[in-house]
Amino acid sequence: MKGLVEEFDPERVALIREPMDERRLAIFRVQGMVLKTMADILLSKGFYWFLPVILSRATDPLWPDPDFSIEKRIEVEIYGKTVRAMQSMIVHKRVLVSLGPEKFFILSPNIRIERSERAKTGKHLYEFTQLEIEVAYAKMQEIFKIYEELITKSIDAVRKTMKDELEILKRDLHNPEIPFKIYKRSVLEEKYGNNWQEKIASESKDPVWVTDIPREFYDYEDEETGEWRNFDLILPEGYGEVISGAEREYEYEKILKKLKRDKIDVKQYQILLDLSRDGKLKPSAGAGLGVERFIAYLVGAKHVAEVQPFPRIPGIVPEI
Ligand code: ASN
Repeated sequence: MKGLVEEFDPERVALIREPMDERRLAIFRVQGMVLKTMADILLSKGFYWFLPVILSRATDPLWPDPDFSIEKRIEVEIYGKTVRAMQSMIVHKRVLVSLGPEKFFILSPNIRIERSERAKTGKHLYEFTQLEIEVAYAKMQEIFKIYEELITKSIDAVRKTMKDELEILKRDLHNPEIPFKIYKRSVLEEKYGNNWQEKIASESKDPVWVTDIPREFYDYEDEETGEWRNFDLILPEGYGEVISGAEREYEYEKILKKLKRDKIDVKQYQILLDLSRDGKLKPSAGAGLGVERFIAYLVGAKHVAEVQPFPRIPGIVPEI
């Protein structure tokens, strides 16, 4: 992917009074096939499909996080209350999995005002969509399996039924081997230093799981070993992180302690504290897949914004 980003022209992909070209039309046909494949698989496994919320008093703090680069959080007043643009539906997922069905998915738009410098990474957008999943009482391995199936079956469907599109896109896709390899973050850090994500993303041929990443309070941290039961999935060819997920914290004392440790406004997460204090917050595991990044990888996009009809590139606010 490196090098390609420099060739990328945001003006060309933004629909500025010119018809969309063949390549972009092919990208959106691939996207349709992938979303259909993934939704069909999840529905056939008994998952509920919920629609997203976008404005909420509670959203993901996105902090602390090694990948943090948010320059502004969108907050507005409505009906006398402050609501925030959704950064991720993690709080809603935890409430829903505890009080609603025990497995579900949501195609959830997120707004994350990334710093303008991130325009050039080719991977960042200030609006994007996650395919969010949450499963009560699940462990990380079950979530790995679900996404491995979603990814490999989507690739298979595109390879088998979208030969014309792959030709237009000049994309030679291969079926990755499952299960994907699993690495511990500390091992990669020792080998590659702080840049481990980029190194592993450019060196591997297939997607790889990376576990044990210190970050937000809601991911489960084993207090005895210090291990975080969370993970990212890193795509090859430089496309990078496409899934983040974890087993979740569900105990009142631990959640409160971590919120205080991270200096986070406890009020926004009161519902999680109340449910956990009353023993109603179920243990669960889940994750979110960045839809545009996954499609960008499948189609060999130069920049993830090619996968949006109305690109949302950090630092660039288009006419529409
Ligand atoms: N979707 C992620 C998860 O389920 C959270 C995030 O996007 N920060 O863990």
